[in-house]
Amino acid sequence: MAQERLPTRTRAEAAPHDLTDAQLLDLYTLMALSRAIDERMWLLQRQGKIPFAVTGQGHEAAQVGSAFALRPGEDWVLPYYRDLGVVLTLGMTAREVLLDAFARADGPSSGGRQMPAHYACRRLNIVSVSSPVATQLPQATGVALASKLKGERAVTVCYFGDGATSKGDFHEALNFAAIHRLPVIFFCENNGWAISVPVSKQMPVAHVVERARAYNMPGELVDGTDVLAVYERTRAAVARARAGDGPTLIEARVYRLTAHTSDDDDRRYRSEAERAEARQHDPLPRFERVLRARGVLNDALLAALQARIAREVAEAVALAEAAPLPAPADALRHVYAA
Ligand SMILES: Cc1ncc(C[n+]2csc(CCOP(=O)(O)OP(=O)(O)O)c2C)c(N)n1
Repeated sequence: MAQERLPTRTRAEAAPHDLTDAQLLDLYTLMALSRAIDERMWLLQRQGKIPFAVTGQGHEAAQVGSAFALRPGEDWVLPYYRDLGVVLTLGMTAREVLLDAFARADGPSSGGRQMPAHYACRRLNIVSVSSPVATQLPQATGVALASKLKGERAVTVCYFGDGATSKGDFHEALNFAAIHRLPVIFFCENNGWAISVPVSKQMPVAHVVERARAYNMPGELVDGTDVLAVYERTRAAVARARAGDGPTLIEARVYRLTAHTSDDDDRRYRSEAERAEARQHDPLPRFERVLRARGVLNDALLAALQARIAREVAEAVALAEAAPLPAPADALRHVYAA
């Protein structure tokens, strides 16, 4: 029986059935930590303490499972605003995430300049989130081209939603990456909605991966609520990219459990029946059942993990809230040449 522990953020390159109990618990704990921070950020936004919250609830298995297959600090990651689980898995801490949410001077993403959820971290090769939807895709292709030209073994992973695939950027990025066989993975978190626009109004095909054929690259459709399945598909795509075999498009089917952001009210465009159906696809209880069946998790261990996560989040909130704001004069730094 494994001991109570928060994730050590070990990384894995082994097949899912060769993951150790500790690595399986890391996966679960990262998903649970992401959920706990996410829930707290919604409360902080409603209390008027932070300006904005973007949810990753429902996406945790896709985010944690994919990022777990990467080498943090060596591989390059271009997340989008929903990717709390990605950045935590790569090694950002609860404290760093909260410093950003409170727009504090020590926030690693931008020192309080960007909106919350615009993640960036130099030490982890996390490239700053771009607000305009899909702009990160051609950026990722460019990063992968640079790695290839420099002869590095780094893989670039770019995350985006289904709505982003309607933008020209998506097609240009995949086309160029495929022609030049770049070491890049395009990872779509398809939750069926772009704010209030359903996927049926965005594309005339059933699955985003159908578009991979047009660019002569593998397209992998995966159940994004199954963390081990996501890990395995991403691991295979990473191996292909590292071996020089070019890009892969992965589509993880997920369910958005809440509104688009704290500025949205999804009751205006989703029926209660659909919202209830989404909650049936929560990846956390699903993985919990798997781990209990394997004897990796039990009531006592779960309670201990939850208590430690609650403490970690509470400490991060307290620290971030008390941390200094940026100096007003700093607002113009990096805007005009000094
Ligand atoms: C170019 C551009 N158009 C519109 C927006 C406003 N916007 C922000 S998020 C979003 C929806 C994106 O949906 P999707 O890519 O499916 O990702 P999801 O939020 O569902 O995870 C839109 C339209 C924007 N940020 N950029």
